[in-house]
Amino acid sequence: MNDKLFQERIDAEKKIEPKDWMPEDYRKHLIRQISQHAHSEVIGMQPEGNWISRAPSLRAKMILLAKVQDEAGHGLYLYSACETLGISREELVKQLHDGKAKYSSIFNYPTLSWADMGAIGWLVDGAAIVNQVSLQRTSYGPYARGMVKICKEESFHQRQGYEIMAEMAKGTPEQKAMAQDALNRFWWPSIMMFGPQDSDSPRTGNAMKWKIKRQFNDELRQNFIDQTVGQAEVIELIIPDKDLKWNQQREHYDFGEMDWVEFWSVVNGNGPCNKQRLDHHKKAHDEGEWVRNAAKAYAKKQELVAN
Ligand code: BYC
Repeated sequence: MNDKLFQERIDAEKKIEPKDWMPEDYRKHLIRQISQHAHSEVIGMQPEGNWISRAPSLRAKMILLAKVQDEAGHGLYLYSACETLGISREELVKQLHDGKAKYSSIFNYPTLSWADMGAIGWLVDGAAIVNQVSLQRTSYGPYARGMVKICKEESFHQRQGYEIMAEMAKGTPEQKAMAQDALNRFWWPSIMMFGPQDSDSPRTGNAMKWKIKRQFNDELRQNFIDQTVGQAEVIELIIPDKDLKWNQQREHYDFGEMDWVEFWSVVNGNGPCNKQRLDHHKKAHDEGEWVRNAAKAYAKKQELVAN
């Protein structure tokens, strides 16, 4: 196998599996993207975990608990998919702690009210689905199969978030104001989840050539905006973008300019909660060392018994 034959396999829509030959740059690109995705799922547990003990009802608490557990599961699928590329979980976590691996910018914003649980489910999981539906067709088999499972759960997450927003939007004036405030704070960071504009996205060229990404960042961002505007109208909340307008000619919504300075600042580690999120992860990782040691010792004992 060589680069040319590999590309022919990709162009023929054949999946690449762990033991198949692959160019070193393809392997590295996947490790980077899948691990960043896994870290996003796991770090993403923090802003919502913040509200489990303050959920307004037992039903709301149970749903939020289940959702946060789902995110941990998504992280595990993705770390496992990444490990098939010949890198260990320890090394992946080390890259996160050393600041070499990123995670989604969205999780560096604080969750200030219960309505933020609605905004995250509706917008953040909504954006994640738009991105991940296209990743179900990614060229690397384990990543594609992981995405199929993850997308099913994200759909439930999106609906639970939208339900919270809809309930609050038709509640008391104070509740409606909380829902609007959450939308105001989470709208632009959610739009930023899709990454830089295509003209400023160094990874897109190879990602598209190797069919790791199946759609461009801007295309996905537009899809998300197009599908979300109507949902906001139904629950009578206002999207905080004065330039948002249906363009009959394009058959898409036009929208305002994102704050790219803020975007890169958050991506590069200087967002409102970057330090807090990483410190918390490091602390939890250190405190969990005895669990990992116990699991390893148990696995070793089982191996000795088997032999
Ligand atoms: N945040 O050339 P580009 C979830 C980085 S979580 C941070 O366009 P690429 C959930 C990018 O990594 C779902 N970093 O890169 C969990 C690259 O940095 P490096 C998260 C960003 O990779 C809990 C550089 O900027 N989803 O579902 O082609 C609760 C240049 O960018 C961001 C995924 O991770 C950003 N927003 O495209 C609720 C999906 N944007 O590596 C929900 C998988 C860009 O060169 N990932 N960067 O140092 C992807 O699809 C792609 O990685 C991205 C970026 C679209 C994010």
